[in-house]
Amino acid sequence: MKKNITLSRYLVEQQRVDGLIPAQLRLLIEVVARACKRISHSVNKGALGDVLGTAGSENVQGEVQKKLDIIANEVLIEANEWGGHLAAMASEEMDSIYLVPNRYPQGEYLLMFDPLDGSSNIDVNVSIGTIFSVLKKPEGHPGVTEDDFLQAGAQQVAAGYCVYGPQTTLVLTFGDGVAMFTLDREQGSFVLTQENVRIPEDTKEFAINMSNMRHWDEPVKRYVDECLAGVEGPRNKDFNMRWIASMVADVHRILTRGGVFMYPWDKREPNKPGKLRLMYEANPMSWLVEQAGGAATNGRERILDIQPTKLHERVSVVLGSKNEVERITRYHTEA
Ligand code: AHM
Ligand code: MG
Repeated sequence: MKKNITLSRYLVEQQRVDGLIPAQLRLLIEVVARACKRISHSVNKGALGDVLGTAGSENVQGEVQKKLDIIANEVLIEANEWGGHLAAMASEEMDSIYLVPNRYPQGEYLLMFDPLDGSSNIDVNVSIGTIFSVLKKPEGHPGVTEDDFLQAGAQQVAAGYCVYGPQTTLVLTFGDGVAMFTLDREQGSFVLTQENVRIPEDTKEFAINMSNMRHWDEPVKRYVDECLAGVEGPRNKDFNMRWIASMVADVHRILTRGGVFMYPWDKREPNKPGKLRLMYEANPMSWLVEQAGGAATNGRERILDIQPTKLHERVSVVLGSKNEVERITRYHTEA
C-alpha cells in the first residue's frame, strides 16, 4: 500500500482514476469526515468539554438523549446543510426528515445517520461512533418527502462509520470493497491504513447481549448453546464472547478479525422487530460487512433486501463471518 494517502487523495483518486464516485458524492463524504473529526474532538474532551451526561430530553424512540447525542447531531447537520450536495437528512435523534434550508442549493443525495452510536458508553469512556448511509433522491418529482428515504439498503451509494476509540477510525464503502482510515491528529487528516478489508468466513467469536437469553427465540438459543458447549458440543470448538454495547465497536472488531454479531428480535417487546434501526444502523453496517466478504440477515432474509416502511423502522440483526451467519439463518428457516 502506498504511504500517507489522505482521505482527500483517496476520494479524488476514486473519482478521477476509477470513475467510481461522482464529484458531489466525494464532497459529501469529505464533509461527513470533517464532521466526524469535530465529534472526535468533543468525545476526547469528555468532562473537560462539558459533553458528558444526559441532555434531559428524549428522542422519537423514547430513549433519553445524552449531551453528545445532540452535539453530534448538530455537528453533522451544520456541516452538511450548506454544501449543495444534499437534498435532505435523517437521524436517529430527529423525529422526521431535515430538509436542506431554501437559502442553500439542493443536491441529489439523502444522508442518514446515527450521530452517536453506543450512547450508554459515552460516560464510561468506552468506544462509541457515528454511522452513516447515503442514498440518491429518487428522480421525477420536486422536493423531498420521507417516502424518498424508504429505499432498500441495496440502493445505498455510500456507507460507513467512524469509531471513536483508542484511535479514531473511519471505515468506508462505495460498493467496491471496504477501506479504513485512521485520524492522524498531528496532520489533522484521515490517512488510509487498510484497503480490501476481508472478514474471515469462519470464526470462534460471537457477540450478543447474554442478559436477554431468556427472551430469545429458539434458533438463537440453539446457536448460542452450541457455541457455549465448546469442544464437547456439536461445533467441536471453543468459542469466545465479546459484547461492547456499541455496534460500531463490535462491527469494527468483526471487520478486523472476524466474528458474528447478533441483536435478535426477542420477547421483551414482541411487537418490535428488534432493537437496532434498519435505515441508519443495520443497512450501512450490513453493506460494509457484505463488501468485506461477510453476510448480514435478519435471521431469515438479507437485510439489504428489506423494503423499509418507515424511517425509524427496527430490525433483527445477524451479521459477520459468512459461514456463521448462514448457519444462524438456516437455524431460523428450519425452525
Ligand atoms: P444507541 O444508538 O441508542 O446507542 O443504541 C444502539 C446500541 C448499539 O450500538 C448496541 O449494539 C446496542 O445498542 C446495545 O444494546 P444493549 O444495551 O441492549 O446491549
Ligand atoms: Mg445507535
